[in-house]
Amino acid sequence: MKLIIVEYPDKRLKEKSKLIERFDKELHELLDSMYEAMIKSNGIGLAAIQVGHAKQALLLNIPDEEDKQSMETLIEMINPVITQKSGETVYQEGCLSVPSFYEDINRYENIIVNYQDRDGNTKTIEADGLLSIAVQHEIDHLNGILFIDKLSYSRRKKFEKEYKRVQKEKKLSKE
Ligand code: Y12
Ligand code: CO
Repeated sequence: MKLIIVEYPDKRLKEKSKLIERFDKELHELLDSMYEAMIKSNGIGLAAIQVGHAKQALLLNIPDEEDKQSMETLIEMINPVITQKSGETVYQEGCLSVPSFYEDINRYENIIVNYQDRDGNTKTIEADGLLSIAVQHEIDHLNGILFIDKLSYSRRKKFEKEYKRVQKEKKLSKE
């Protein structure tokens, strides 16, 4: 299944994703295709809604110390719920659905997440650092929230102006 990454301001990115109840071949095919789309675009995180599927599924693939990504470090989360959160951190985030833009976003430093794997087994993970930030960013996608929704009014205004300009330039360069 070839998937295309949905880009802001596509309205689908505002949708709330639905709980997954069937851990079947269809789900496995979606997760495999999401992995392909994420790696092809140099991403480290991707939620199903970013490929147009409003299902509570996300992928995380944080690079190792040598900045390499592999299937061994891939985390698939189905129906994730943050059960504990503490501390504060700031990180310059980017998103495959908002290409070419990076903004400082405040997040919790430490989180505990309950989720299911692709076969429906219940899991718990304790995350800090980049993994914690990425999980929070991706769970926001499941609730229809983008990192740019967290910007102050003035930063958001600046972003909108700049984004429109870059989109226009991209369109012109394709003509
Ligand atoms: C920390 C903060 C946010 C996340 C969420 C996952 N974000 C990404 O995976 C972003 C990927 C990304 C990739 C880009 O493409 C290249 O680098 C070639 C990119 O650049 C352009 O769009 C031009 C922007 C974002 C995880 C952890
Ligand atoms: Co994103």
